[in-house]
Amino acid sequence: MVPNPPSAPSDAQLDQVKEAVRALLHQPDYDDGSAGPILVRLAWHSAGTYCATTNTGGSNGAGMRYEQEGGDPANAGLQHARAFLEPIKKRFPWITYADLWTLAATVAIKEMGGPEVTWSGGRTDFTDESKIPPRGRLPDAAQGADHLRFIFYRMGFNDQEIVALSGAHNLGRCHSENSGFEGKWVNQPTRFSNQYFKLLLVNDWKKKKLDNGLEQFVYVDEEVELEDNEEPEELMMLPTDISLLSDPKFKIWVERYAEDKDLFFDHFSRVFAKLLELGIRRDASGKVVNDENTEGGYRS
Ligand code: ZEM
Repeated sequence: MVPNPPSAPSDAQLDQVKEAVRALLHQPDYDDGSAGPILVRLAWHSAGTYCATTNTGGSNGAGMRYEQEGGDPANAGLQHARAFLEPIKKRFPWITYADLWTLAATVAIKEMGGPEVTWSGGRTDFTDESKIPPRGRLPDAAQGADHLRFIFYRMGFNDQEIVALSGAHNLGRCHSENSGFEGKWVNQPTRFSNQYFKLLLVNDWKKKKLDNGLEQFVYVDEEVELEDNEEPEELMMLPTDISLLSDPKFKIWVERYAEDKDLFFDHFSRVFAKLLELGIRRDASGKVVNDENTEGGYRS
């Protein structure tokens, strides 16, 4: 029997959670000083397991609490994001992890200067590990455009949406201990912008083989203003990022987003909202509908 689900939180309750997320974003001793980027990645990986054909995976369930999903090498590093949010879950036990992880990303995006992303609650946390999707559904950065299409079409995204979503690489960095890749995409990785697309188009990316055998692309942005004793820093792109340039259908959108920040913000906000809804079924009033994939939802 499915236990009686909790009643939906009020807007005031959600505001308290959002405020608590805002309060933890500033992390002077962590990475580039913000928990924001890794919170965005947590939400993305929680949803990016979705398969539209089988209606499995997606942002419901918070399966990363379990080793099967949390211990997937593709999710290496995301334990930091979950740990940042744990005190909020303790303070507001009525919110599910699945809702908290997705909501936190929208707060982080907004606080880092990005667009407002529409978010709805009602996700449940699986108590049954058999519902956790198999590993191997997230993209492999060492591959190219065909792979991106294979992965993102499975979730129900089109070419334009793939490019818009890739713009999240304005944020954060790669860590050799997590993915094997190293470095950040843009100079200000805690500021949401369309700089990633502008930099992609400088077209001066050089292949670099890392000690671990992985290949990434690097470039030094000479234009950036430096403090007196600062060294210009090498920026990076993953092979999948560079594939957005070599594929004409992707490249059109790289160019448009590079020249029109508002368009990128608008498209990103829509596609990120869509991402967060993957695997969630709602009725006309927005209430989560139970099926074999969604265990609960809120009582009306
Ligand atoms: Zn990422 N991503 N991603 N991504 N990602 C990394 C980091 C971040 C790919 C990928 O392999 C990697 C999307 C799409 C894709 C973020 C958001 C989103 C890293 C570095 C890799 C290797 C991880 C590390 O070493 O810690 C690939 C192949 C993608 C296919 C297109 C989408 C979609 C995202 C959100 C909408 C973010 C914010 C980060 C930075 C995390 C951090 O810790 O700073």
